[in-house]
Amino acid sequence: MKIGIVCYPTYGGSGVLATELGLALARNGHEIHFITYKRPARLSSHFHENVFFHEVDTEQYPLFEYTPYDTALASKMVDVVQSANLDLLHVHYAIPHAAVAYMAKKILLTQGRYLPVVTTLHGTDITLVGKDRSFAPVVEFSINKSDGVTAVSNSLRKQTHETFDIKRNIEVIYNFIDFSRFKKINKDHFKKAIAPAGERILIHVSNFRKVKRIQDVVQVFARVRAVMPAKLLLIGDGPERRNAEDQTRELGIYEDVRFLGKQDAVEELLAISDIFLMPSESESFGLAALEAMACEVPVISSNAGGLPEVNIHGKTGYMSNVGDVEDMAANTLLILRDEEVLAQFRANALAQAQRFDITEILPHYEAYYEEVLKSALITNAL
Ligand code: GMT
Repeated sequence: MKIGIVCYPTYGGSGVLATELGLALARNGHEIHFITYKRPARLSSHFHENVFFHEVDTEQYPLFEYTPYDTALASKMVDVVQSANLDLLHVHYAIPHAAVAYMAKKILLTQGRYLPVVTTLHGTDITLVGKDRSFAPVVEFSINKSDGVTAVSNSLRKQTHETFDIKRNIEVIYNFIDFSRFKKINKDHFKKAIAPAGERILIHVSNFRKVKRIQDVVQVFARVRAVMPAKLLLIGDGPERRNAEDQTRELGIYEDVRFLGKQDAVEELLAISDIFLMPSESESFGLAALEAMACEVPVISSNAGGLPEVNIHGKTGYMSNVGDVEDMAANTLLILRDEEVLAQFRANALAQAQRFDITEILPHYEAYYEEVLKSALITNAL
């Protein structure tokens, strides 16, 4: 198949998943065309057979206070569909991609070309941003107008139906993990550098937005560190980083916290970590937690959204109510106090992550594309 993939090219989970999906499809022989405003973070600049990258031109003009990205994206979609003769467009994150794809589809229809569109809902495009009055009518409309819609967890599917008047089926296809990249590797020299006295290493990876509750990450760490020697690695960057830095200074724990910013090789830092913290206010799936589990790192998380579908309470980690930092710290200590307990949680985390192996999940996407193409053919024939 010739598939166009539209996503945010940044470090967010939806862009990561979309890029990994495109690369895996390309390895399976499909021709993949990424259409984004810059090269996706996970798409290396090395040559990939079957992979093409089309940058959306965002022309500046003095009249525009905001560049009309949607118009530029729709034009690029039309251009790529025509020139590469795409079979299907798969857009990740509803805003604005699903609505823009609808416009591209309408333009192509005037040229006698039917373009099937699959939209994957990732989370905040429904739960936070999407339901805001300023976006909701367009999000609802464009979901209903997509030829296929997938959600990354049952929880997100349910929330989508609760939030919008959706008149179509939403297929759940879970996020996945590529074990050729995410696996426990020996990085003892890193470990020695970060935790020279054998301290436990806690880690958090996110885009440091409010929804991630970084303040809870720091609070949990402070409580653990008060009981046992420990270090905290904070990976990523975003609006809450500055507050988190201040908080660690106020709590007098700054020396034991390393703010490492955006990192390409997250798996190398996961490889030396003992606990992954994800106390999010809302989380449709928690791809970063799955990446940690694949590297045998147990997860201490909130029980928000789709997290219970990924993290098994008492087996792969523990879950607490949002904001309950006491419980999260107590659970972290339960795991870290005993080497055997930690080893068991590590093994369980790996076993659970294997359920989301890319080789298991990829065929679901391929089968779904086939289904969508088939019904598009029938629709066209009518
Ligand atoms: O978590 C973020 O803030 C990034 C966001 C995104 O859209 O890039 O992640 C969402 O999609 C991920 C991939 O499907 C999910 O694993 C995350 O749980 C989801 N984030 C939220 O729901 C907050």
